Amino acid sequence: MAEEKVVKVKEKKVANPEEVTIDPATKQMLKRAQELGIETVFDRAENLKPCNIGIQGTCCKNCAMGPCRLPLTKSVTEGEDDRKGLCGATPNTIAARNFARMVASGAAAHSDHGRSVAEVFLSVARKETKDYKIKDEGKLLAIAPHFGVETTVEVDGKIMDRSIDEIALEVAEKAYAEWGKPEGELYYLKRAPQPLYERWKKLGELPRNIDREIVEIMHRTHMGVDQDYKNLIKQCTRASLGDGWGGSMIATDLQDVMFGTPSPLQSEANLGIMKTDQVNIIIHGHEPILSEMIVAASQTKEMLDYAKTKGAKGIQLGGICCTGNEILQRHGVPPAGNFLQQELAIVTGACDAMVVDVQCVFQNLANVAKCFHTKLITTHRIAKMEQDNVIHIQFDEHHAMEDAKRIVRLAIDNFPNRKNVMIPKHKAVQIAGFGVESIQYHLGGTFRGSYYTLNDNIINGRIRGIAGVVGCNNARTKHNEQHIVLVKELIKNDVIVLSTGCNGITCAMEGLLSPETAQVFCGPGLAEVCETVGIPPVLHMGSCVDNSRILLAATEVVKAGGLGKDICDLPAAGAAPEWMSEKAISIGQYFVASGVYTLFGLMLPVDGAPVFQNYLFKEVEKIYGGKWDVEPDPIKMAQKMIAHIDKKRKALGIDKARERVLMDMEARRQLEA
Ligand code: BF8
Repeated sequence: MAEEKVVKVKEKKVANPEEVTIDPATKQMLKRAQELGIETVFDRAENLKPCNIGIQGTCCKNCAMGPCRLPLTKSVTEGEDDRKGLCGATPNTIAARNFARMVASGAAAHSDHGRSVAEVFLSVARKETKDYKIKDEGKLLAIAPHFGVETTVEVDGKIMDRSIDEIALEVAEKAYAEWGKPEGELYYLKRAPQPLYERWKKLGELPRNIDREIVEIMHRTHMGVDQDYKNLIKQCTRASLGDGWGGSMIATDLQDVMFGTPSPLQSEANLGIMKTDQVNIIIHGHEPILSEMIVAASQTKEMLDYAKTKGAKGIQLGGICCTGNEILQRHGVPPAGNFLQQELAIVTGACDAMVVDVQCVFQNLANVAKCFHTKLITTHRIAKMEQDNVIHIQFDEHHAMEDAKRIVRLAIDNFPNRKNVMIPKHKAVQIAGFGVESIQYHLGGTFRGSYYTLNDNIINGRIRGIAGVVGCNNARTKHNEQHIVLVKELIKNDVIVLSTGCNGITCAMEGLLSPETAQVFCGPGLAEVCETVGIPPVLHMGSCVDNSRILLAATEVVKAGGLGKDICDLPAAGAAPEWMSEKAISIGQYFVASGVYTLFGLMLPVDGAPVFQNYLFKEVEKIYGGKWDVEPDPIKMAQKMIAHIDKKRKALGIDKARERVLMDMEARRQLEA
């Protein structure tokens, strides 16, 4: 008889809820998941460690002679670096190719989202759909000239307004063509400060169309093509500008035209927004084409009456990730959580349906949903799941309301099937809905330019500078901690924070998006400004495609005068302290190429190629005025950002306007008291 083989099953570790997050609702739900034997991302992070070579950026798997792995070892750093792949590719080439492919993927994700929005807008302009409309004609008129579309016409020597329908159709056609036009350059590049546009032009880095630059990265990084890391970064700039000043910016603008331009509103955030006595629908993903229609459907009398027949008092929507930010900004729908909380929304047992479209959606949601009554519904033709408990309802703009009602009805029908419910109490009040226009309204003026008050307060030193803090959560670091420590450190030092993406949700959960926060956490100058104009010290500007709003806000600051001629002159810096997505790399590259000192937390997969790393962290500043950096410690990250802001203040000659010292521990303690 054959000997019986004993297969030892390695016992799986579980995460310690107290150690992996700072958020009490997340801790509570993680403990519940573990008690119920349900695995989440936090547990998986304990059992699967990142690849030590991949993390350095020096593993090349672009052909079948490899993967060629070129780790940076002690002997390499001490001796001559003669590492090569089979084809001879150096660590610099390999790391730059991998970096470029991340830019391509990130730019593709944002821009494909933008394309979907442009397609729906084209349907609206052609009157092929009745479910979507033009909601903000003012925004349409504001963006039309940037596409070279006239808003007036001369008839018999008189200047007449063109019809909205005519303008919409021309804007829609021109916008849609930006993805594949055969010649020229992207229209929106000229919205940048002129010196910046001229810089890109001189460098030969103006993107020709959105798709082409992404495709060209894939070509250049194919085996045996571009073997010069500097040349690869030039292409990264083209593709990423095609994202930030192209696909993302068009997405933001056309969404505003169709769904309304956000303005400040009150809402809440965290898992505590879910209700025991209402149908809870969690909307997760990125494209507001879906979420807008679900918001509309859930407010109809038909659906509300139907919910009552099933014993529910109403319908509570909640967002996760950036589609959550979109409906927060425009309708005040509260986010139920950020990226790392998606599984936990189901663990409440109160999620009657989770509706997802594209990007940042865990495949494990289906496994968690199996343990509860939750209906998990995919809606996008490019994003399906293999698990058999997932329902696919393909969303189509031509019958969007019908699809949305079908989804809402499914959730209502599921309400009576709840069994074991535990909704955390934790939630915080927030003011969200900021944008270029609302900052102008709150901090503007007509005397010397639209952003005059903001600029004046920067020049007089009450506001030390501007920080864009954006991006994801990452299970490789304590959930939310880097975001919150960084943002608190910045506002303590009078740096106003513009936020998007999961950083916005995180700040909201921590109560940093309320005007009252200013007196508790801000330095005296920023606190005074916030109190005077009634804004929080952290302004939530929306989803990740809405980073384009930060680019345009920076451009408005330049235009208002007194702070230099280009974005790179501003006392400003950017950060993504808990980044994880390839989209973040594209965002980082377009901020760097737009002149911003941009810091990422955790790591950047370039350590294995020190020459290439040095190029990104130092050399590119001479080219673009901005550069990359990595800093895992959030206090040090804040200090680096503040030091950069102070350097720019000095160059502008406005350093004397404020005391240039970082707040010491004693000053901080006094603020916290
Ligand atoms: O696009 S911040 S985890 S949700 S990638 Fe994803 Fe990152 Fe959140 Fe929005 Ni952006």
